[in-house]
Amino acid sequence: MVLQTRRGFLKLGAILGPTFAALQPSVLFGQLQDAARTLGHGVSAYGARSRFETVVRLLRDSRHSEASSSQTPLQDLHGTITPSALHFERHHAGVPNIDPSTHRLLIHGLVERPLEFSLDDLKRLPTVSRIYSLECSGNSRTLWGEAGATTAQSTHGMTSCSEWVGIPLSLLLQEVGVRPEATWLVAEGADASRLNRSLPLTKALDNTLVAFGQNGEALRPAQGYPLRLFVPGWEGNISVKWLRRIELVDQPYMTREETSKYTDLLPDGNARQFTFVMEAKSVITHPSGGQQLSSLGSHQIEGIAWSGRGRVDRVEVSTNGGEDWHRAELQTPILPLAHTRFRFNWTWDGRETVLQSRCIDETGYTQPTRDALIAARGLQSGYHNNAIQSWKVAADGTVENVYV
Ligand SMILES: Nc1nc2c(c(=O)[nH]1)N[C@H]1C(S)=C(S)[C@@H](COP(=O)(O)O)O[C@H]1N2
Ligand SMILES: [Mo]
Repeated sequence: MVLQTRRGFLKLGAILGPTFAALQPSVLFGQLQDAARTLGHGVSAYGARSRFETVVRLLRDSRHSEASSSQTPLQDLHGTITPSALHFERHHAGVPNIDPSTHRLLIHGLVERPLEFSLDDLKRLPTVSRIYSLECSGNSRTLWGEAGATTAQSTHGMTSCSEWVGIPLSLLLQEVGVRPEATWLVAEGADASRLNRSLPLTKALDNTLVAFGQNGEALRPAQGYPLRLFVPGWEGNISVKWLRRIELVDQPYMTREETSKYTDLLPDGNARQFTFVMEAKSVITHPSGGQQLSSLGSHQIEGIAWSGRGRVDRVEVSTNGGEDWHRAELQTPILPLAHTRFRFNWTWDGRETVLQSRCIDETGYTQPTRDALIAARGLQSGYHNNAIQSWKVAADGTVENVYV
């Protein structure tokens, strides 16, 4: 690893120097020999992580865990794929226990031929796999309120990114034959909440999937096993889990989830409705709330960015509370509608400062400041908070959320 400086390139040792304790070669060799004498454990049918790894989801404090959520530990992840066991969860009535051999997907309503598909039927069709992130529109909801002691996990952890495998919904709609009057469809889950949402036919025909695979294996029960709708770039709520029914209709059905919930109340008393797209957003995950910088000097600022409108075009980082902005390095490949990791090398002089990142997507949309968002939407809209996040680094190296 080398970092660029004014004078060219600096070697790794020169930067990290005092961080690593120098060992005598004889000591090192002794340790290696000891490790080699201990017999390890054998093969296992299904893997588990090292017992030294303790990273977990954060469970929202709630009286009913069946109607609750859990958050992805963004600050502890490497790369862009969220391990399935750490994908955030949001359940309205718990995780149902569904036997895939009896589960069916019914597609009916304004169609030529209503059809019922088993999992086996679906798996015989041409499948596709796509890497997409999924974000709950309630993500960062607490950031409409007071600033304070938070972590990237608690402020931004309701976004995760997986490889999803399934059938394009357009293909299933071709099989049933959509009648010309159909303009929307209603998707329904098989959980106790019977969660249902109206989806415009245009999006259903665009890139919506009926997914059964996640990160190389079957969906996790929490993610909708054995079948979920996956509507890329749109608020998580519409990606109906435990999908059992799709009805073609000629208007949106004004379900609970698109009237009393998942609408955004504006200062004039009107509410925005069908705010499907998750706009461009980013968050610095290192250094972030709850972490501590242990020394002055070089630190790698790292984070993730994404946009529900396509690819991330660039991410800019400010290390002085938004006065100056610098272009961060983006990890390739940069995939549309998926998490993109960014990195920026920063030298901390030990003074208090504020770190920020902003995402600009391929449509030219720029992630707004918190003030701009509040000016446009007020403080009561609840959902869709994609404001620039500010982490204050104090002189003692502690990091916390502030509003600037
Ligand atoms: N059937 C059903 N589908 C559902 C939900 C639910 O409770 N029941 N929750 C929705 C919400 S609000 C979100 S944000 C996403 C969360 O998906 P995940 O738990 O796989 O992260 O699923 C959506 N689909
Ligand atoms: Mo959600």
